[in-house]
Amino acid sequence: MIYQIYPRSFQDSNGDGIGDLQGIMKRLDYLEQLGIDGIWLSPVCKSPQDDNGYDISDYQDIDPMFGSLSDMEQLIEEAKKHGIRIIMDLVLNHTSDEHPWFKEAKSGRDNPYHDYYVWRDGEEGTPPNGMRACFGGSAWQWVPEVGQYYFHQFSVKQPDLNWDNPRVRQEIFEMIRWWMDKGVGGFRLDVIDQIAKVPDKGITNNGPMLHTYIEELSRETFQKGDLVTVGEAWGATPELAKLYSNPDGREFSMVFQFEHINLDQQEGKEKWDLAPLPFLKLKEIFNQWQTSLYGCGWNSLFWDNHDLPRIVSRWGDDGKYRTESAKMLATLLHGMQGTPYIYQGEELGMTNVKYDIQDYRDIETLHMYQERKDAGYREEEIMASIYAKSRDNARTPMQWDGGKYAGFSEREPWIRVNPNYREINSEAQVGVAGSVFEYYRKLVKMRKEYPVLTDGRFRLLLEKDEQIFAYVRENEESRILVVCNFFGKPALCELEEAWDEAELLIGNYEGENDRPGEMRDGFLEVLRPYEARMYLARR
Ligand code: TEU
Ligand code: CA
Repeated sequence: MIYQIYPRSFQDSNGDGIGDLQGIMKRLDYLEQLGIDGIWLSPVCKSPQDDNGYDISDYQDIDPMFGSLSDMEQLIEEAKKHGIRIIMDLVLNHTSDEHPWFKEAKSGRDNPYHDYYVWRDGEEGTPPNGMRACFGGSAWQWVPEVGQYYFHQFSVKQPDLNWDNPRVRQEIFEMIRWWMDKGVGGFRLDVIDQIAKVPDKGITNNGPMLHTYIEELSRETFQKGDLVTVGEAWGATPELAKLYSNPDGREFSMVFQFEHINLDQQEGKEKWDLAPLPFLKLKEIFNQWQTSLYGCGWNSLFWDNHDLPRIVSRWGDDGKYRTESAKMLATLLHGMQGTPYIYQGEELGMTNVKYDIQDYRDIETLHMYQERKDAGYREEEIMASIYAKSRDNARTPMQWDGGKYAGFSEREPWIRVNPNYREINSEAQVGVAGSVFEYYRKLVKMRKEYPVLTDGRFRLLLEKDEQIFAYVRENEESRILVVCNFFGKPALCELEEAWDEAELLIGNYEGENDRPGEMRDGFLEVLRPYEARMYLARR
């Protein structure tokens, strides 16, 4: 069970309005209560913070904003005492343009570091090709000192590293081993499927050398320790995921894939071009991932991260049925096979925000706003995209209590607190029956109690039902049934197979009305709005 912390938004300890490592240490009891085993910590290395730490200028030091290297060592040790390992975020596709390697690289073509990055000749004003950077604009940046362009898939302050250079790979491996010696429990690998780019052919993801490089990386580093590793791979398909997460350990433990995430955007367009959520498609995709990796790979299970809008505002209802729908979405995810990830605040049912444009901080959001303004989009249309998809939805401060700044900081935070913090916060939920937090805690516990949740085979039911997501997990000893109503109106759930003597393990209306229902000759239940239930039957 892994919990993701976005450090600048989790807990401030020194009143500068920015979360930090000492802040995380204060909340280890909370995380232990939730029952998690690992923390994926978004980048805390030294960084100019152009992309909130995903632009690293020193891989072997901590940004003073977050603390010091000894704070980090302390966190690793303290977390261990709570049964929690720290999973570092490795950003290996690019560095900051303020990294010493890049400063050297751009000082001259003959500099030994020049070839650490991706350069192409060209004329000023005429980039090598029309490739676009992820945060807008050309992917090529002219450097007059060397009379060349460098390649950047993200911001201009994030030059891409040249993985074709063996010296780059060696330096990276050494740096990783250094962190391993410090006792970290694993790594999350940022945009790892983009390291083997071939810009001349327009290739970003899944370049021809990708798996060769990953195998070498794994051999030279991870395989020398006992680690969990997860690669971020926007371009992953189930077939590719079998390579990445092959149980022989040649590459990673697992990858984050995004097929279930990219559904609410217009085909072939950007994430900002909104489209309704296709429910049947969601079932189809999860079904495909669950069945095709069974026995030959491993899934990661997630709804949220620091780049994505809040799931309760996306697939749930963040108004009337916020609590019910947050729990329903958790049930659906935690019943499946794989390693579940909880993103900070998801366990409280935290929601998206609607701010004025000047209150947004994310580089991607701000670039898009300007670009679409210039292109003549209407203000309301741009803001609607931002409300639905801005990464800042996930980056508002963690809501700890109903006090000023939600208990996150004593001073005005770097980004506004979600105005609903008085109602939605951890103090109002920890130890409180019926809360989203207690529900997550129970799910986390169940995952460790019932082996069928780990190893059971997945079987989708009611594939064509327009409202219900239902599936079975089964092994030799037992069967689990998960039924979820994804909408705000009741739904009749009728299954042919019998679930007599099944025990209700968890349900989001539990207690209110534990009807046994008609289980004998099949299964017949009316599911209330966003209702979810999980049953267990022994064989
Ligand atoms: O994200 C990769 C990535 O492709 C995202 O930029 C994604 O396209 C976008 O967030 C969707 O809205 C990783 C990190 O998770 C992200 O925070 C970084 O900005 C990015 O890499 C660059 O390091
Ligand atoms: Ca701080």
